[in-house]
Amino acid sequence: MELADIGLIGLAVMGRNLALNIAENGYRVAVNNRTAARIDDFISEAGKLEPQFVPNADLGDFVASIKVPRSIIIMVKAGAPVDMTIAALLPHLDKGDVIIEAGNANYRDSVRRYEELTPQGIGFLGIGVSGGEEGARQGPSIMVGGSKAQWLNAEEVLTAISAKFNGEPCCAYLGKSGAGHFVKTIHNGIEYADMQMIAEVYGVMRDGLGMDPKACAQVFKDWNAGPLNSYLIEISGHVLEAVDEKTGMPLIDLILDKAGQKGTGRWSAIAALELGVPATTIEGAVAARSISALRDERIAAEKIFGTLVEGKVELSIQTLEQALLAGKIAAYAQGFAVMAKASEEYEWDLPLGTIARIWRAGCIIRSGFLDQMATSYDNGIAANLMVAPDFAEIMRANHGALRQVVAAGALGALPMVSLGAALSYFDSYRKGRGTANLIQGQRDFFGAHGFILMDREGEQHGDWPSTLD
Ligand code: NBP
Repeated sequence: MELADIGLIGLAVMGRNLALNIAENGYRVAVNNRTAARIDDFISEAGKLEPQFVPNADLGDFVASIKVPRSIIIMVKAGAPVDMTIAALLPHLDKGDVIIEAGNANYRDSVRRYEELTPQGIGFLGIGVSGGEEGARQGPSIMVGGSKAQWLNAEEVLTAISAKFNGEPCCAYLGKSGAGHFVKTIHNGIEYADMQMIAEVYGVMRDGLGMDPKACAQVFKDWNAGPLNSYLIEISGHVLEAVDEKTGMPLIDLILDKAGQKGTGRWSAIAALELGVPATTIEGAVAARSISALRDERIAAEKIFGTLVEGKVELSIQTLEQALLAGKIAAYAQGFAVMAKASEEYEWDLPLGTIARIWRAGCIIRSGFLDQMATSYDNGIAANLMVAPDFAEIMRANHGALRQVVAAGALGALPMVSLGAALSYFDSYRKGRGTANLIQGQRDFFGAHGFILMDREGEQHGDWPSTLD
C-alpha cells in the first residue's frame, strides 16, 4: 500500500477537520484514534477524500503506514492524554521521526516534551492551532515552536493547510520549544479580553439602553463594516439575532449566563503575572468568567442590593463603538507586551510583526486592525503598541469615549471589568507622575525598604516616628 505523507492521532472535532484539510491539500494521511469506532465513523464520512486516508486502529500498523522520517500530528485532549499518547507511540518510532503536538498545550509542557524526546532522537514541534472547528477544516492560524530543522520538514504541509490572508499563509515558525504554544496562550488571553469587552458593551445596550437582541445584532453588523471589523464582532451579531425554534424567543435570552473556561485565559494571566507585565484586561476577563460561574450567589446578592440604579444610561452607539476600539487596542497592547517580555526572558526572539500577520486570518481574534499592527511591529515599536504612531492616533481619538462608557457603567451599576481595566491601564501608562511615591514611602515606613529621591543620588530612608499616636 502507498505510504502516507503524514500521520494524525485524535479524530474528535479538531483532529478530523484537520485531517480533512490536509487531505484536501493533496496529502495522504494516516489516521488513528484511541477509540477505534471513531476511525470507522471518520472514514465513512470522509466522502470523496476517503481514498487519501490510511486508517489504522493499531498504533504499530499506523506508524508503519507513514513515510520515513515520519511526521505525526497529535490532536487529543490537552494534558495527560498527550503524554499517554506519546508514551504509547514511542516504542514504534524511529530516530528522526517528529511528533507535532497541536492541542492547546501549556507551553511548559511543550518545553518538557521537547526536552524528554530530543535525547531519544525524536523531534518535537509544539504548534498552536487557532480557528476552532471551522478553522481546522478551512485553514487555521498556526503558531510553531520547536527546532528549526524539524520545522523545515513540516513547513510544506503546515503552510499548505493554514489560512491565507491576501495569499500569505497564516503559519509561521516563531521560536524554539514552547514559543508556539506560548503565543497561542496569549492569543487566547486576548480572545478572552476581547470577548469580555464585547459582552460588557452588549450589557450596556441591553441593561442601560434597553435595546432588544435584534437591535443589538444590527449594531454589531454595522460595526463589522467599520474599524471594529473582526470575527468576534461578526459572530456576536449572528448569536444575537438567532431565534430559539421551540419558543420563538431570541436564543440569547435563553442561554444561561455562566461562561465556561478551559484554562488558556488563566494561563495567559498567570504568565503575565509571572513576567511582571500588566495584563489587566485579560485578568479581568478571566475573573469575569469566574464571577459568571457564581450564579446562585449573584442572584442572592441581587436580592440584597436590588438593581441599585434607576433609569437608563445616556450613551450613543457611536460612543460605544469608539470605546470598544480603544479597549481592544489596550488589550492587544497588553498581550503583545507579555509576548515581548517572554521573548526576552526565554530567549525566543519572537517576531511580533509576524505574529500579528499570522493572526490576520484563520484565528478567532482575526480583526481588520491586525494588518496595521503587523506593519507597526515590522517598523519597530520601541515600547507599547498604544504609543506606536498609528495606534497612538486611535487612542487619542477614542479614549474619551472609553472614559464616557466606563463612567456611565460605574454610575449605571453596569459591570466593566475589562473595559474599566483597559481605561485604567491607559491612564496609568500615560501618566508621567504616578502615585507609587506614596507606596515607596509606606514600604519604607513599615519595612525600611528605602526609596530614591529625585534630587539626590542613592537609596534614602525616611525619619519616621517609631510609635504611632
Ligand atoms: P477533545 O479535547 O474533546 O479530545 C478528544 C480527543 O482526545 C479524542 O480523540 C479522544 O479519544 C482523545 N483522548 C482522550 Br479524551 N483521552 C485520551 C487518552 N488518554 N489517550 C488518547 N487519546 C485520548 O478534542 P478537540 O475538541 O478536537 O480538541 C483537541 C485539541 O485541540 C485540544 O487540546 C483542544 O484544547 C484543542 N483545540 C480545540 C479547539 C476547539 O474549538 N474545539 C480549538 C483549538 C484547539 P477517544 O475518541 O478515544 O475518546
